[in-house]
Amino acid sequence: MNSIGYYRYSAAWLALIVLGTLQSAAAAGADGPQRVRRVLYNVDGDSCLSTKAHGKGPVPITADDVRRLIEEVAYEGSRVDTVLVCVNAQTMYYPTSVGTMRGALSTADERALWPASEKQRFENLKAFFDAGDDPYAIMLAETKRRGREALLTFRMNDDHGDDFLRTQFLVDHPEWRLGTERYRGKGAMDFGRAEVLDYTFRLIEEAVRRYDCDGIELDFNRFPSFFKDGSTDERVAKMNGLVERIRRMLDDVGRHRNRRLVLAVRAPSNYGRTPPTPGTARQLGCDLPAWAKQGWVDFVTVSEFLFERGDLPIDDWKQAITTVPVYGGIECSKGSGQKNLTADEYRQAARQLQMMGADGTYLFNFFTSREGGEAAYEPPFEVLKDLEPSGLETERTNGLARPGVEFQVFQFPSDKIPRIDGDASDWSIVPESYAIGQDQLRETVIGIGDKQDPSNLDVKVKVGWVKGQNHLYFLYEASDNYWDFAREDLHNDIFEVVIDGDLSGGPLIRQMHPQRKLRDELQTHFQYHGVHAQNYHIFTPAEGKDWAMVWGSQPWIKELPYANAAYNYNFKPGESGKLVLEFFVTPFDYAPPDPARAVQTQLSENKIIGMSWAILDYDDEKAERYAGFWNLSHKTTMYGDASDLVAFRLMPIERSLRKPVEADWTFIVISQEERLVAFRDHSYGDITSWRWDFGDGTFSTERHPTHHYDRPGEFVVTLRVEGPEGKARRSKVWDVTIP
Ligand SMILES: [Ca+2]
Ligand SMILES: [Ca+2]
Ligand SMILES: [Ca+2]
Ligand SMILES: [Ca+2]
Repeated sequence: MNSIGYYRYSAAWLALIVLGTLQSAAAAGADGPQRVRRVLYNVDGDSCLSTKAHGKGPVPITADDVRRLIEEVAYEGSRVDTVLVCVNAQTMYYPTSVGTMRGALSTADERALWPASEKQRFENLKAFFDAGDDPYAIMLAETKRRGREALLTFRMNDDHGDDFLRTQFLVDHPEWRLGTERYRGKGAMDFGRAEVLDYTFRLIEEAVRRYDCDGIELDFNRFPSFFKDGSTDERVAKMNGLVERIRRMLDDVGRHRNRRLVLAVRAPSNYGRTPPTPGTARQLGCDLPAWAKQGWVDFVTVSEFLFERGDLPIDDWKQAITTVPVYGGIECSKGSGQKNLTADEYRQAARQLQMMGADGTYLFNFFTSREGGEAAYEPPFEVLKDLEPSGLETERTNGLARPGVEFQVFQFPSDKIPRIDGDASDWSIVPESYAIGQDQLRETVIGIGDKQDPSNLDVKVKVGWVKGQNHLYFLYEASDNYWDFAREDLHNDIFEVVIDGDLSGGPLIRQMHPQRKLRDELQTHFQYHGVHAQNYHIFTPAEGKDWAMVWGSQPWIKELPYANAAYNYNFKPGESGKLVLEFFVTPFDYAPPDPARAVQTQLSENKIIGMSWAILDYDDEKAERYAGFWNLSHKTTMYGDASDLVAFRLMPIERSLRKPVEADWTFIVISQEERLVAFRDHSYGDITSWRWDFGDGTFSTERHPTHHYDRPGEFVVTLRVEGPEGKARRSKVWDVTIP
């Protein structure tokens, strides 16, 4: 059911959408070791059974038509990584032994009154199943054939209430409905009833077992009402029980299919009354942050209810949900009765979601322009090439050597950037939880494995970064029974660090070039070695030699302004003792011999980078080889293959280093001609009120206002924020200048 003329909300919508066009920048987020989903495409299970490409529906539908439907979204070059096929709306769209199939309970009189589209849909579905075909299985198979993730999507509730959505379950138990009026619960179920929870579970289980899918999405946005009564906590407890039960069922089915089945969730909106937040969802019984924390769900999508408003608070969701991706939804039209979004409007909406930190773009009802009968027109499928979050390509972490392990990079506040002088005191603000010790290392060459001997070698490493700088800072503290550094060649105690800033993975040294015949050619060194991930052999200590060998064709990266190092030690070659090494380096997505052509890795909060290190512990100046190769990835080949690194997350600033309330904001000029500016709050802390002074004598108390300036000018704009723990102010002088 995707009729966009859902009239009950139309009047409110028109008022709400007038200015809500664009919001401004927030740093792009990142996800943990996850599958990348750039664009997710929701295929409604009923529209596709009465409309087709270039058809002025309703029309008969064949197996080829439904395959074509997948082809037109999952074509070569499309960024659609996931297709979600909807199989229900209160009734199921296939013969079911748990529930009721769509249209099965309609009377002859009711059928006579069905719209042409429903009559055609019923005929089409009947024709498929009579012939032993299942259109949804065909869609899932075609999605997989095209290398995309194929998920089911299940509408948790549906309140359309049409006779063809009538179920035996609610006919038998009308008291289990949410209400008695149409669109006010008459068609929907009350999840406060144990029977409803169990029925829903069994429907979902049937769907998952029936279809060879990669998992299922619980669509709590269709429709976002579940409980007739009960406190929020009671609702949450009931829904938690259902979601956990579904997770366990998926694990069980997944064991037989030899893979983890995905459980996704589309968050309930607030029916468009206010933007959906974790708080509004929780009031409805859906505690999505808890589901993510419990490991029950694999991703979350946040959407409006049917109409695009452009003010989804994705950043709130990203703050509440840090362990799984949060995708932003784009609805197909801006308001009831309005035309579907144009290609450019889709692009604009996707950019906006990216700026808010969405990990991908989810499209709902994209195809509905085909439902207009004679007025039908084709959706802008070409935009499916353009909607990916920028930089998302770079956040693949599939190849990392220790899946599920994530180390943290401490964020130094901008007024506490460490000074490279060998004095570790500026690292005292870094909590010990960031320290990566000897216990995380494994010896993988000599055969010592995990048998640690701190008297032979004991190291501790802390890594830091600073927002706005593309530098990684290191504090390396090591005790060694024999410091081996008298020689001028590679025989020297070494701290070897490999960094893949954009997680491209793959071999990075010429000796591992995928083309065997190029491995021995020195020319490969210049074209390839260290270009897409960098390897530093840092001498500990370096006496009479450069502090590091960059193992690659870009030795310039060990010099200022890209790197710097300082040591502190007082032992001589062959002695034992403690060494402190402080340094920074700059990671590069592309580091060729010519620095002018290099591309630095842009570091941003929550980004994941790939990194590993190894300590080459030489303990005898005369010995031929080192006494140990202690490495963080537990794979020796980390030195030459960026797919064997480990995930490191660039962390936000620790709470203890911030003020309780800090004001901050950004803006974008939406239209110079219309003098329209979108402001976005980025303040920190528990904030309950916002007051914007736009500098033109007008004010707003919205959190993210959009403001129209009556006249050109250079404006002093000030945001004042306040909460129980304090207040703060941030002005920007003349940044907002309107010609
Ligand atoms: Ca220092
Ligand atoms: Ca040693
Ligand atoms: Ca790389
Ligand atoms: Ca040593």
